[in-house]
Amino acid sequence: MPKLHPRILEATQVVPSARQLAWQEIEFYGFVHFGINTFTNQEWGAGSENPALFNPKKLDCRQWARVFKAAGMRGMILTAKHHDGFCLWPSKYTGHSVAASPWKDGKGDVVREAAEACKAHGLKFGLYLSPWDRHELTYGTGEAYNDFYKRQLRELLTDYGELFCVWFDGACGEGKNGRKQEYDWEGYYDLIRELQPNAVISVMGPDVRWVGNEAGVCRSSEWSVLPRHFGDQTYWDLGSRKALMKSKEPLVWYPAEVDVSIRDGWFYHEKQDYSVKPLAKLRDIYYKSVGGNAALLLNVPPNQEGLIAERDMETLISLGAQLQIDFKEDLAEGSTVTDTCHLDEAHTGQMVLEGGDTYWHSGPFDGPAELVLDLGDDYDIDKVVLKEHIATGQQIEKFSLYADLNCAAEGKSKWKQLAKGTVIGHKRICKFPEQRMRRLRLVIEETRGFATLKGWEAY
Ligand code: FUL
Repeated sequence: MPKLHPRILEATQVVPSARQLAWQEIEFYGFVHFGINTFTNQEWGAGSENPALFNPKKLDCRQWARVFKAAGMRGMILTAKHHDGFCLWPSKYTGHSVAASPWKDGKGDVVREAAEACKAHGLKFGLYLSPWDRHELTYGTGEAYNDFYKRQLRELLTDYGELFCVWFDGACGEGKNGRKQEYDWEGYYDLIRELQPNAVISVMGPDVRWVGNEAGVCRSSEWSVLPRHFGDQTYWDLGSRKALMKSKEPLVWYPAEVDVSIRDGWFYHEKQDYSVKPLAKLRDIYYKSVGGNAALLLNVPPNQEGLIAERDMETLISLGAQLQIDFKEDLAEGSTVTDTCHLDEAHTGQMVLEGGDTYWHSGPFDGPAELVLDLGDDYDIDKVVLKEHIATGQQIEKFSLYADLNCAAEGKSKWKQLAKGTVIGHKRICKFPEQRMRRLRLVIEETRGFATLKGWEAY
């Protein structure tokens, strides 16, 4: 077996935390940008907006939850406070909130309604609390603002049930001469760990990283093990062997999340009703993000009535229906898998199809390893889903997928390459022109010492 460099050996030993593993299963969830900007037609409010403008007369968070659910999402993250400082819940620590608005005579609480709607529809719930606050006078004073921010955080972490995510935005447009706030990140993290130990802390936090753009674009190799570095993640190569060797930072499990809006803006603007991304575009983003070892956080901004607009709603319902058709019947179920190597009898190739926590383990990797899946009959297939057993880390660095064009049970195989790539990770969706086949062959060409596979589906 070739000897691994100590740095790469270190990488093979990095595994996700329980909260990261649970988050990875959620895969697709929605972002809700809603607030004072919805009523002023802005993307970034100045902080001086009049709360009297906030009046979503038909607000119905259950409609949001219904639409998200229909789209195939498993969670929702709400902007409890965006950069303008206006709070969607009646925070005790500021007057700049729904309590000062005419909506429900100042007695409403959007965060509560959203939390309850998610619960009723079986969606996980998460919150966005902008660190940058253009309204709050203590912003830029250091400790006083950190105390204020932590008090707000505590309200959100204790009053609204279980959260799956706290999303920290790194944006700040104060500029050179603006106020400068030193955030007490560690203090914020401690509070979250104490009050919501199962929640991941995303973007400006240690659990989930920003993919590096807001266009819905994923790298072809989205590694989960990288040198520790929060915030700016815009480099193209974050986790290849070369990238790992170049850095001296400790290695951490830091998987990607793709955040993108269904419209041009993050908040609702009527004139962007025609910018709603079409179904084909959203489906493509889904395939490349969820199917590219990343999660998809799709923003859907409610309008001034407090409802998801018609066009967005229709598109999302179609997306959900399309995804259901796309992944309706896994043809690999009940098939047989043979392998060229395995660690032991509990980790043979067949274990790939067993579900639960069972998986194939190659044993010490010594040149290409192969798995052959026999569907037992001919099928027309255009998608294959592969899953590494990430609870034991991320090891596969190069793979190829082939179909046997000879559909007969006997006779010489005619292998045709369907897909190839680097990262598999939590999930790799391989999409190719439809092809009739009986057998599929997966060749693991390069790995970090060994390989695992816990899922193999065909559609
Ligand atoms: C950015 C913000 O400035 C945008 O307004 C939006 O909230 C997006 C998700 O993150 O950094």
